[in-house]
Amino acid sequence: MNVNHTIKGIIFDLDGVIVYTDEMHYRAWKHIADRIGVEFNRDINNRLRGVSRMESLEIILENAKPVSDAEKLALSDEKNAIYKKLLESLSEKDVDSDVRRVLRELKKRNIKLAIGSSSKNAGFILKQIKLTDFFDAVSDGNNIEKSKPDPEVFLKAAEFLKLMPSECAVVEDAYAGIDAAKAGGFYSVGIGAASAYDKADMKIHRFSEVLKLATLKK
Ligand code: B16
Ligand code: MG
Repeated sequence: MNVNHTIKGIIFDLDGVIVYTDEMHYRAWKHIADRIGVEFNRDINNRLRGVSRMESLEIILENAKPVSDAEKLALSDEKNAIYKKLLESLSEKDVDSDVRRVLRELKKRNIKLAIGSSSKNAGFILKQIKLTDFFDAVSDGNNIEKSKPDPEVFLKAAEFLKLMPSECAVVEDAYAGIDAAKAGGFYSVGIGAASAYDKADMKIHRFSEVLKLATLKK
């Protein structure tokens, strides 16, 4: 990517980057899938990374008999109720100490920090892991109409930070998230599952490598 700005803001995806709530998503969807007799495994769960709740359900129902819109709504509400119950056990212990250290260091270096998550539960998750105060802005599933790979969630985050996309980097674990970042004109950083994605501008294997962005002159 060719831009001439220094990074002034970093937008972090939440699930799979800051905290690993993917296992809780898996357990909640598994409960629903078993109840309605649809196959659901870890590979299918991987496809739900960064994807909205309803779009996740559509993926799970790909090989199921037709389901009405009202039933879909009921199923997604039921999954969310189970997921939220599981989130109650989430605490600051579930965040890697490196994450807290790196966020603190970025703030010291005057980098603006935001969350860019597809989740409608982002606020609650941040509260549970006691990271709410680290972020200058939160853009999540509650303030968007189109989910990743559409860039809306990151464009909103940049707007909340009062920065241009070209001044921000996006750190993502989902391929859809990297595509969204690139579509919005952000510098994209792949971590976790997305560290293998060749479209990412930078691929990292440890959260602490995010610090490279604070001095990067692209
Ligand atoms: P909710 P992220 C995403 O979070 C998850 O990766 C994805 O599996 C989930 O379906 C989506 O949030 C919506 O979550 O049901 O809580 O609204 O990776 O974008 O932080
Ligand atoms: Mg994610």
